[in-house]
Amino acid sequence: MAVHHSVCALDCPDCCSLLVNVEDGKATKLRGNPDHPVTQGFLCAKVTQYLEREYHPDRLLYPMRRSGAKGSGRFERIGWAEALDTIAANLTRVSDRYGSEAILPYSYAGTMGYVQGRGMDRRFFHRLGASRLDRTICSQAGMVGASEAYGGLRYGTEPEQYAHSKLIIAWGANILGTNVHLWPFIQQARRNGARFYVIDPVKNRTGNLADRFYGIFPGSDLALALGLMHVILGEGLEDKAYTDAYTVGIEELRRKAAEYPPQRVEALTGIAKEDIVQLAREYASTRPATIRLNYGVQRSDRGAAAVRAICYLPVLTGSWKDVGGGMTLSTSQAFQVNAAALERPDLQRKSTLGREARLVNMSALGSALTALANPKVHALVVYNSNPAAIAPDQNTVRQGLAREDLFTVVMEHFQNDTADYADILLPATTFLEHTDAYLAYGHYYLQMARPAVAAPGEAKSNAEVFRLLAARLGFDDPCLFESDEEIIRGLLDSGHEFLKGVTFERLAAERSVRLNVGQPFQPFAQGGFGGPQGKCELKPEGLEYVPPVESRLGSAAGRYRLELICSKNDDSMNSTFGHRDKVDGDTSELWMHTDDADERGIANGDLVRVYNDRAACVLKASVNGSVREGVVRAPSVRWPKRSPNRTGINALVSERLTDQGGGPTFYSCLVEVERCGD
Ligand SMILES: Nc1nc2c(c(=O)[nH]1)N[C@H]1C(S)=C(S)[C@@H](COP(=O)(O)OP(=O)(O)OC[C@H]3O[C@@H](n4cnc5c(=O)[nH]c(N)nc54)[C@H](O)[C@@H]3O)O[C@H]1N2
Ligand SMILES: Nc1nc2c(c(=O)[nH]1)N[C@H]1C(S)=C(S)[C@@H](COP(=O)(O)OP(=O)(O)OC[C@H]3O[C@@H](n4cnc5c(=O)[nH]c(N)nc54)[C@H](O)[C@@H]3O)O[C@H]1N2
Ligand code: SF4
Ligand SMILES: [Mo]
Repeated sequence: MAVHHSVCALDCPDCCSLLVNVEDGKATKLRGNPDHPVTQGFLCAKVTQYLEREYHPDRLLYPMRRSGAKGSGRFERIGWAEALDTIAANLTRVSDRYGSEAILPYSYAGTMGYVQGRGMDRRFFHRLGASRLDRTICSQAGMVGASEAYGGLRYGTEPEQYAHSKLIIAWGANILGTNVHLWPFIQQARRNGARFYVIDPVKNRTGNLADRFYGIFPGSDLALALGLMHVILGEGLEDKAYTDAYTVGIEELRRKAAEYPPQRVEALTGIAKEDIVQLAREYASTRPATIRLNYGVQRSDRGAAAVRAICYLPVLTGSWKDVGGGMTLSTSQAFQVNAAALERPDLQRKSTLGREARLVNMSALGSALTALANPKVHALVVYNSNPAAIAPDQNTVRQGLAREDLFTVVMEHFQNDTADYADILLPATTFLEHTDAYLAYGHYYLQMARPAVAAPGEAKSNAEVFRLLAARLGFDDPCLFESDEEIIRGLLDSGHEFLKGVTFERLAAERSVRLNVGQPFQPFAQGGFGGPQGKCELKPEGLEYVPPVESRLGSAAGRYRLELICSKNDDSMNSTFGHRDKVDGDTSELWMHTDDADERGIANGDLVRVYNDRAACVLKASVNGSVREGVVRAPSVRWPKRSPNRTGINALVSERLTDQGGGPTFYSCLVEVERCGD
């Protein structure tokens, strides 16, 4: 038996270092690397069982072409030569007839690897002159908010430092479910007397373990942040030495915060005014105090503004000075690779229409496929994503995917809902089968992995498919034929201080290398923000609380009275494990408050119809005391094709976008619920 090193490629902040037992060419066991400072020898439940997925009898093994009606999911096996020729011929046809912008790539973070996730694919589509995809679906609103707060420097407190905190606030962050490797550091801090608070409309596993739980109205976080500032600035609890030295604009911010006294904020957030005052005082006076802000907060109309306001809090209290202070949204920006060398945007100067290729927002895929014109999208290439399940306004997305005049290629591991719509379906490799380098968004270690096992059947990596297609299309740019290793060497060569001395050889030998950010990493201990003179510009503009359109206080309030939160299921990864019965069971639930269930004659375990003007889904009521009244939660994302009426939760979600960044508003959606007839 050999023990092979690998890296979990799933879209998770933890980016775990894995050890894989390999016997006779077959992986037999996966475990967390005990020597990795963040993985610390354990994995989450979903990936502990990844080999079930790796060797599942339903893995796609051969290229296939559609043999039934569009969307029927009926396919017949073909060879790679025929598959590649068909794709090349169709991309050429679409480009010649409608212009190259009629081709749209669609991908997200099925793998977090640079090579298979944003390397050869980007080069290929740039060279083709295809429409560019604006990859907004997850974090864009929050990134804009954090960038504005810190002058473009979106650094975060590393997990290791949480062990030193005395107060940790999980703000829209389901740590046990989506960032479990932060938990041991929080436990360590708690053993040393730290308190752990949670601000969330849903009391999930993380909320259940909190010392205090603040059940906030969905989408009202901006109001709470302003309310906390009201108390901090009103009572002079800010760190004056820090704010004098490293901020500008505090007086304007003070005036803005003055408009949000606790009483008003109680009405907007549902959190009692005494609790707001106490939280503000405690946060400002405890050192070190840190905030784990995750992406739950920004999947709502005012998501960017809320994140910006929350980012101001550790600046006002000077918490960035402390080891174990500050806040974390993401650590990814510190991975300062050579993006131009990786993605080669220079290849795409003009589309065949003679202009810079347009940008298409992935969060509005339904509109892109059904309404976008000049030119209409006539070819879609999907990889690392399952839009038929995960994109908002699912029925419009599916109407688009069902178009007979849309040529669709899907590269996948499994025949999920999106794959059902493919004209050509290609078998992809998993992270255990290809080479890649990985950034993290929850720590500061860059990692690399080589294949632990051979690809099954005829599966090929994304990079390999795009190399082959480039050759078929007669492209001769050398960068379209670089090996995975050459791509990694190129991206490491950025000249940035964080990557100095981080070479391919070192990564190959050490597998996980800490970025040169210092240890502990304290980006803003002495200013160092991206504003003028390294200051943080506190800007009150745009920090006006407006309720989400689809909320109890919003303009669409009325007929549909329940606020749906379709947040992430603990034991899955978006739709990636949707083939598992256990995951299907977990994601078929609708969590409800007793009062809301009683009012509608619904008992625990009843099948319920969840509906609004856009669609209806069938779920199973779980009346479990975990949501506040007026809120329902659907752990997500279930495969639509496994649902009773083949409709997934995102059919209920609108295409409405966030205030900035063009992000989706998954967690701001009004619905009504009724018991299904017997
Ligand atoms: N197990 C598991 N892990 C995952 C994923 C998964 O699907 N499953 N997905 C991965 C991905 S893609 C991402 S982006 C990360 C995201 O990780 P998180 O951001 O932690 O996950 P979410 O479930 O989106 O939201 C976090 C919390 O925000 C709460 N929330 C929702 N709306 C609001 C609100 O308006 N205000 C406040 N204060 N809280 C709110 C939710 O109830 C939830 O408890 O997780 C990654 N890890
Ligand atoms: N209702 C609701 N909807 C959501 C969310 C939510 O919380 N609630 N979360 C949103 C968020 S934050 C995100 S990030 C998106 C995520 O949406 P997606 O990025 O689409 O995530 P997954 O559903 O995990 O699908 C990833 C797919 O990539 C495939 N894949 C993995 N590795 C490879 C590879 O190397 N090659 C190829 N070709 N394929 C590969 C997997 O098999 C999987 O089917 O979903 C969004 N949608
Ligand atoms: S999904 Fe996250 S926690 Fe689980 S193994 Fe992968 S990186 Fe680690
Ligand atoms: Mo995400």
